[in-house]
Amino acid sequence: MSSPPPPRKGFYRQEVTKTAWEVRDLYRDLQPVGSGAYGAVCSAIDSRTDTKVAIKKLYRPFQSELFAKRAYRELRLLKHMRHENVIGLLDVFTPDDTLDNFTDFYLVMPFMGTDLSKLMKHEKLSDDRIQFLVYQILRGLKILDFGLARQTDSEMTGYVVTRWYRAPEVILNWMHYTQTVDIWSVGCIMAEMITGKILFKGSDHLDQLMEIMKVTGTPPPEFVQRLQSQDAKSYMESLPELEKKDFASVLKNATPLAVNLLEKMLVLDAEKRVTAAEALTHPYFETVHESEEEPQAQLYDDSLDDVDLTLDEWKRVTYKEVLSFKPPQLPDSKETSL
Ligand code: N17
Repeated sequence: MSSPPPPRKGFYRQEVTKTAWEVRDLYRDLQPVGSGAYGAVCSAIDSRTDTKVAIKKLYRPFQSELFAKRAYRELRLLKHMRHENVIGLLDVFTPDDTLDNFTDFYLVMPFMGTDLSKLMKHEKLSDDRIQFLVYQILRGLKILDFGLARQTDSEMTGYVVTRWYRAPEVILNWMHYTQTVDIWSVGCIMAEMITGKILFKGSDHLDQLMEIMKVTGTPPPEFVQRLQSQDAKSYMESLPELEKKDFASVLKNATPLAVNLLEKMLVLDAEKRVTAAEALTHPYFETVHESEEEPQAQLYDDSLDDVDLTLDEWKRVTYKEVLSFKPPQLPDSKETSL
């Protein structure tokens, strides 16, 4: 039995819920806060600023091409996201000293004490609060301009939360989708904030589409004609016609302006759905005062988002992204140095 090599200089090793974490010395007091299929997150204290951060360790990111592609995508997107309305990256590091040894990397972000699902579970949200939250989400979307998460078919299958918020064109692979896929999700979330209930809780793909069309009604023939897949077309043509419901009757206790905005977000036809920029100017947000201008989207180079590389190639491009990271400017200390 050979003992493991000592930790890299400037790093220390610690076991957290049965996995080895090897992080930079400056991150102290690691505490597990959650884990999922793709990684685990610890809170820690950044000793330079005494602020709480979240550190994510991806779970074996180079175990397969799919994992590697996701890991690369998360890193690229987080590096790209530098704006007050979205979570940003404070640091990314690897304890591995060469490309050949490269197996793990860690993402460091500002620590978030809560998230929407917790917020919605613990309190009934007032309309004021919903206005504020949805406005902030839309501002975040406008700067991102693309769908963040991409799910595999199996992750979207069955009675699963990963599908309940997805736009119909994504669920059924109707077409090459556009920026308004995320508006659909925001609409589902906003409706849930109002009613406290998941809006479209389908048990499988087709049941989900039926749940949606019970509210939106079946689309006009002109829409069905535009569907790319013949199977999708035939299926839609076989359905009995359903009438659009009055959203006010579906969303009990929603204000008329909230209902009006949701009627524009939850449109089956992605091309007719409101965009984030348009939604931000909707009268529903009139009382949400935001002094500054709306953020502008930075161009995101997605040229590697749809390519298939070998594991070694994913390793190389990811390693390059880890090493080229430049930390954001640390906020100025209030103390003056003479
Ligand atoms: O927010 C993300 C994130 C950002 C961009 C892309 C995830 C992706 N992504 C993931 C794209 N594809 C995949 C599979 N990641 C993230 C969010 C919260 C985290 C950690 C990572 O955990 C906390 C916990 C507490 N405070 C802050 C962050």
